[in-house]
Amino acid sequence: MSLCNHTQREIFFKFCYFGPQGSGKSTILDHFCRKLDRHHRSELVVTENTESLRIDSGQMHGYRTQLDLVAVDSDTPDISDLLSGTDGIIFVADSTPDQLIENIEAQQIMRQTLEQLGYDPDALPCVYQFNKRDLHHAIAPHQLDEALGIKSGTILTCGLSGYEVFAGLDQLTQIVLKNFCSRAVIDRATHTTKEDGQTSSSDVALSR
Ligand SMILES: Nc1nc2c(ncn2[C@@H]2O[C@H](COP(=O)(O)OP(=O)(O)O)[C@@H](O)[C@H]2O)c(=O)[nH]1
Ligand SMILES: [Mg+2]
Repeated sequence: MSLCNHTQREIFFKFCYFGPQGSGKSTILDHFCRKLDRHHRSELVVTENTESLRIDSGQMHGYRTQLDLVAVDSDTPDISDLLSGTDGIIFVADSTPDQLIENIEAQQIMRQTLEQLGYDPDALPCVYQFNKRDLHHAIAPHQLDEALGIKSGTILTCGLSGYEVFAGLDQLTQIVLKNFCSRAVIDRATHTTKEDGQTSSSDVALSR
């Protein structure tokens, strides 16, 4: 759930990199760490089950936007806690042919967990990245699309080189920011007083 702090003029979004263990989520976050200037990102925070990284994605309507990126393995025990409050998902599929079942199972677990958390899995912004495209025997993208029921918009990536990994993040950011701006218009309308026509300056947590 995005958090808007009007006092500090900051907006925080949470994005989960989700997929089967070994699909390349940690490698992708590592790549962001190596490529982004230290002034625009936090240190990578590593715990037993996850890694997370905060990056500064610039200004939007005078607000500083921050993205909290969290890597979540589909078989991690605290998956509900980690997915809770997310504004969007980047599903990182493993293009290794023998990982097809793991990709399908991970997608099922993701959808079930999101439903349990009260999300509509079909409405939550989700970008699919097929990683490890450098493998000479990588599964054909259309086979993965079919197995995961994806109609369009898949991004083909290589976590090791960083090929196209920023494209996935950009795509999700654009979708989430667009949704946020539409909701913010409604939110502002409900916080506008009839007397002075000013918006409330209180911190507002926008709902999903
Ligand atoms: N060939 C290849 N290997 C990758 C790629 N991305 C990650 N890996 C390797 O896959 C393994 C698992 O990656 P990791 O990031 O730990 O996966 P995670 O469990 O999803 O966090 C590591 O040995 C990585 O070096 C990729 O795009 N191509
Ligand atoms: Mg990992």
